[in-house]
Amino acid sequence: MDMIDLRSDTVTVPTPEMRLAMANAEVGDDVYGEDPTVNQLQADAAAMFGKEAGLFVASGTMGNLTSVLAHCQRGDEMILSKDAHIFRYEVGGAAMYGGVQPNTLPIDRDGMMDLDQIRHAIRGDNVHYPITRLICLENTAGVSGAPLSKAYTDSVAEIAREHNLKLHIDGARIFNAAAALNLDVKDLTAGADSVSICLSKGLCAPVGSVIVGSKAFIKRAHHIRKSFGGGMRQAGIIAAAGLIALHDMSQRLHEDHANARALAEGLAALPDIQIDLSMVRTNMIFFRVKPSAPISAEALSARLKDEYGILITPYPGDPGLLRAVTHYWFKAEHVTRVLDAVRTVLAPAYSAAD
Ligand code: TLP
Repeated sequence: MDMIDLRSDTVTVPTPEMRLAMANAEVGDDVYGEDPTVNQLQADAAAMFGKEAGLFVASGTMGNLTSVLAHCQRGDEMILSKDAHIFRYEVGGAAMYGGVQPNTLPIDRDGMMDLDQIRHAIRGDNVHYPITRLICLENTAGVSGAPLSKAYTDSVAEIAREHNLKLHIDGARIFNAAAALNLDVKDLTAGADSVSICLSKGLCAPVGSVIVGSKAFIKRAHHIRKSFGGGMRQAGIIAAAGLIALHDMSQRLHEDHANARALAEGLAALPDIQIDLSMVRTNMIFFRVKPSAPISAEALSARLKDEYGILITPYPGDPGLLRAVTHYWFKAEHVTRVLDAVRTVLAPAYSAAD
């Protein structure tokens, strides 16, 4: 039984083109700055995002941590959403390694912190207060897949500028946001001082992220990356896949969004499923099993896996909430297979009569 894995877009394996490019990659010692493939990836990412420079890092977590530490001093404060990946799922690294205190705000259903709440969260000049240094956004918002608009991003950038703060975007899925909004990533992130871009989620590269920003920011980030053991020597082997991710895979994400929509609409037609279709904006679908259904969300997840080889798991922190994430290896023809399986598990008698 070939598996259908919808747990995350992080599960994507490299494409045959990527494996070929990796096998043939020109490499050198990146700690000497001599890996041509890494250098090209960094330069291309910077150019695509309209920033001065880029830095290849091992993961999205390393990209965010390195960026936060490059912007902040110990004891500084950063403003971010209480649902931000940086706050919820990155081991408190900014506090652990950088002594950076998070000041968290709620987000609305579109993934946005309220602009006035951001303004009010910025500390004044008072001996009791830490220094606010940074605002972090996440696009798309990981808890919903909602893309943040350019207008919103620009407004937050304006607040940051007015208060002499930096703006970092956790752009793990920034290309999904750009595809959904039909925008160039350069325009969408123009107001940001730094962006962390994941190559190994929907873009299919096996490993890696790139951070982009000013030359001064990247110089500092480079130093910090080295302290984390992130000087990766002949990293061109993986950067070669990253180049395909950046240039080619970033251009096809609307297919994943269309598959997510088709799957979500099919789920919405099932009487036991609770789903808000207006929230399906990119490649993420969140849904619940109604309390009146014959089985729970956890049981549905377990049976889909055991009986149909379909992996859809509860989202961390909310066992009743299931998340399905579409990606390159989830094809349009898989939609029916998943819907048939969910229907059969939830209502066998009903489905047999179909
Ligand atoms: N997110 C993973 C899990 O860690 C939850 C996923 O399956 O969605 N920023 C955002 C918005 C992310 O969603 C993730 C990964 C990261 C950063 C971290 O990336 P990695 O896993 O490469 O460190």
